[in-house]
Amino acid sequence: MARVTRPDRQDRTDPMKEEILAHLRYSLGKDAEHAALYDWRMALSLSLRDRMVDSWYQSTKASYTGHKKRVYYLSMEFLIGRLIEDVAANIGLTDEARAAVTELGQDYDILVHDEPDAALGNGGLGRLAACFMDSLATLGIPAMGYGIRYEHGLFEQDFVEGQQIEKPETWLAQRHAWEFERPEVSYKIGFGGHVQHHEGKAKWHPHETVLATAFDTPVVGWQGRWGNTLRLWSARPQKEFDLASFNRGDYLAASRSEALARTICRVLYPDDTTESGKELRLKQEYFFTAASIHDLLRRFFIDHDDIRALPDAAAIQLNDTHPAIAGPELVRILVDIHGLEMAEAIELARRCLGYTNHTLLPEALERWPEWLLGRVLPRHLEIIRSIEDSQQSHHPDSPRILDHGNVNMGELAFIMAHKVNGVSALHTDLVKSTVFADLHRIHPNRIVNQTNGITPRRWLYECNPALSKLITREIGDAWPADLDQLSRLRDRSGDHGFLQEFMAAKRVNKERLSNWVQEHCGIAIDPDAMFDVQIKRIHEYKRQLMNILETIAFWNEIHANPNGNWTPRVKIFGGKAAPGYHVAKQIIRLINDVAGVLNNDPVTKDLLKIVYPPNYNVTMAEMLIPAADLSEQISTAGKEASGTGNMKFALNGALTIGTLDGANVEIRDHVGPENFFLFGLTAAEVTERRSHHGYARAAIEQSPRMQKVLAQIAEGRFSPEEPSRYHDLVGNLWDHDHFLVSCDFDTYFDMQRRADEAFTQTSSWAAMALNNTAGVGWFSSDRTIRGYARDIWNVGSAIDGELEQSA
Ligand code: 8GP
Repeated sequence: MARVTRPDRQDRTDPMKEEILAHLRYSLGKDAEHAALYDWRMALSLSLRDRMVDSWYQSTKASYTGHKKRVYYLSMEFLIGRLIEDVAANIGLTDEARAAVTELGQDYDILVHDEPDAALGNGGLGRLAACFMDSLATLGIPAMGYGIRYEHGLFEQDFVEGQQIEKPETWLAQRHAWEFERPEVSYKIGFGGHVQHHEGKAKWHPHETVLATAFDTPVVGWQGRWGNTLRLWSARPQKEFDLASFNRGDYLAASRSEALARTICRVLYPDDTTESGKELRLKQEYFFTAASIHDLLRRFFIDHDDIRALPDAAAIQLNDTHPAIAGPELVRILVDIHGLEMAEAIELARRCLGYTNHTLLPEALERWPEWLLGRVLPRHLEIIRSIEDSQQSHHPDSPRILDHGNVNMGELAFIMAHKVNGVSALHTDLVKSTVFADLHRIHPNRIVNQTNGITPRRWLYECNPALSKLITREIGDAWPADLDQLSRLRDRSGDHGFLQEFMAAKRVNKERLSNWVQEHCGIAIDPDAMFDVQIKRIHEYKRQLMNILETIAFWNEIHANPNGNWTPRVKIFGGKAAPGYHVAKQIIRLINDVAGVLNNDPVTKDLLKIVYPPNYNVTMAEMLIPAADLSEQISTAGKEASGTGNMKFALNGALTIGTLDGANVEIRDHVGPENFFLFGLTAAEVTERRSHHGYARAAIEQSPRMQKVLAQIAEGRFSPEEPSRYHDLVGNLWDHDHFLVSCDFDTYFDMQRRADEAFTQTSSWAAMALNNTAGVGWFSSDRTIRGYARDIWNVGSAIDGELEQSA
C-alpha cells in the first residue's frame, strides 16, 4: 500500500489569510469590516477543515482500493471538546493559523475560545472514544466512529447557593463548522410493531419509523497522514409533515412524526440514574446501532458478494453495552434478510464483534425489562431468545441473558463478542473474577486486557505548549507520535538547570490558571502554593467527599497551630453530578459550603484555598491539568475501572496521590513507586473489610481527627443557616460508608502531609515530577490502539510500519 502523504503546503497558492477571507466572503457572506466573532471563528475553522479534506479523501480512497479491513467503533458518547487547536496542531498549522488571524487584526485566542466545547459524552468512556479516534487516524487504521448527533450535549452546570443546577447545552445553536451533512446517507429505523412468521421465515413490521441521516466529521491524525470519519446520526421524520392535518388546523398532529424523530437525538442521557426516559434511551441505542450496522453493510457490499466474508472486512467494537443490540441486529439481518441459519448467523456476528467493559458498578450494567425490549424491538427479543438457547445448549451452566424478566445487556454483549476487554490490568482481573466469572470459566480465552491510554497530541502537545517546547528542544519532535521517547528525559532528572526549566514551564501554567481563577471565580490564589486537583464526575466511589473532609481536617490542624510551618495549598475541584444523583449533589454543595468558610477565614486564607469552578469540561481540563502539582486519584480500590485523568496529570508532570485502583497501579509501576503517594486499602482488603459488620463506625471511633470533622459538619459549622443540611451525609458515613472513606481517611491525611513535606524540597519534587512525565509514555492511546488492532480486531495500518512498534 502506497503511503498517503501530507498534501504539500508549498503547492498552495493561497496562504491561510486569503483562505480565511474567502470563507468570510463566500461561506459566511460577510466582509472583514462587518464580520462578527462568530464569522471569524467559522472562517478560520472552515479554512482548517479545507486543509484536512485532501488527506481525508485520499485515505478513504486508499481503504477502498486496498480492500482494507475497517474498524467500526460504536459509542453512545464522543467527548471531543473544541477542535480548532486540535486540527491545527495535527496538520502542523498552528503557527500559520495564528499568524494569519493576527495579521487580519483578530485575536487568535479569542477565536479559539469562542468555539463551543462539544460535550457529546458524560465522562471517561466518551473521552476515551475521542482519544481513540485520534490514535486510529494517527496510526493509519481505516476506521469509522459511529455515534449520535445530540442536539444538546451534556448539561451546563451552574452553582446557585452552592447547589448544582443544570441548564441545557446548546452546541448546535450555531452551525457546527467541522461536519459535512450527508442527506443521501439515510436509513429507515423501525420501532415497535409485530413479527410475522411464515414458512419458517420471520418478518418484522415496525409500528413507527424514523430516518437516520449522517453527519460526517473528518478526523485527521498526527501530521495529516491519514484521515478517518466520525459519523454521527441524526433522526428525521420519515414523512415530513402531515399536510392534511395542517390544513384542518390541527398543527400539533401535523408535526407529530417530526417531534418523535427529534426527540430521539435531542439529549445525551446524563446516565442511567434517572428512571424516566428509559424507553427513549433504549430507542437511542437501537437507533444509532442499527443505522451504523446498515451503513457498514452497505459499504461491505460495494466490493463483496458473500456476507460470510464480513469478519474479514469489519471489526465492530462496542464501547460498553450501550450498542450491545448490535449483536441481535446483525443476526436479524443475516437470518431474516440474507437467509442464514440462526447458528451460523450467531457465529458470524460474533466473529465481527468485540465488547469493552468500562465499569463493575452494578447500577451501571444495563438491564432492560423484557416487556420493554419486546415492545420496542419485538424481533430482537425473539433473536435474543435464540441466542440464549444456543448458548444454553452448548453450555447449560452459562449465566442467563434473560433473567427474572430482565435482559442483561452485559451477558448479551459478552456472549455475542469474540473478545471482551477490560480497561486496566486490575479491572480486567476483576472482570474475570467478579461480574463475568462464570462466563470467563466457560470461555477462558475471551477476556483480554487493553489498558486505556490518552492522546498525547491533545493532552500534552496542545494543552501544554510551555512543556512541549522544552521537551522538543531536549529530545526532538518525534515524541507526539512515539511517546515512549519521553523516557529519554529520565537522564535529566539530576540536571539542576533542566529541572528549573521544567518547573518554570509548570509555573507558566500555574500563573495562567491563577489569572483565570481570579477573573472567573473572584478568588486570589498564589502560584507558589501546591495546586492539588481532583477533576472527574462526582461520585461516591471517586470519593470527592474524602478529599473535602481531609481539607477540613487540614484547616483544623492549621488553626491549632497557626504559626506552624504549613505548605500552602489550593484545592481545586471540577466535575458534574448526574441530575438524579442526590448524594453526589450533596457532596457538591458541601464542597462549596466549606469553600465559603475557608476562603474567608483570615487565619488560614493564605495557606488554604478551595476553588470549584462550575461547568467542568474538556476545555477546562486542558487548562487545569498542565497547572497541577498533585493529582487526586483516590477512589475506593476495585471501583475505578481505569481512569484516564490520572494519565493526563502524570504526563504533565503532576505527582499522584492515590489508591491501588484502576490504572493507578500501572502508572505507579511505570513512574516508580518513589514518585507516587500511595495510600489506602487494596481491592482485596476492601472486600474483606466490608464483611465486618460496623466497619465504618469502628474506623471513625479510632480517628479523633475524622470525628471532629464529622461533628463540625453535623453541627452546621459550614451551613449555619441550615445546620441539619448534612445530617444524612454524615449519618451515612457512620452507619454504612459503602465506599470506605472512614477506613482510608487517616492514611490519606498522613500521605497528604508527606506530600506537603515533599513539595517544600523543590529540587527533589522537580525530579519526581519529571520522572512522572518521563515514565508515562506507555499510556499513549497509540499503544492502546495497537493492542486492540493486534488482539481484538486483527487489522493493519495503511501507513507502512505504523503498527510495528511494540504494543
Ligand atoms: C469510565 C470508567 O469509570 C473509568 O474508570 C474509565 O477510565 C473510563 O470509563 C474509560 O474506560 N466509565 C464510564 O465513563 C461509564 O461507565 N460511563 C457510563 C455513563 C455510561
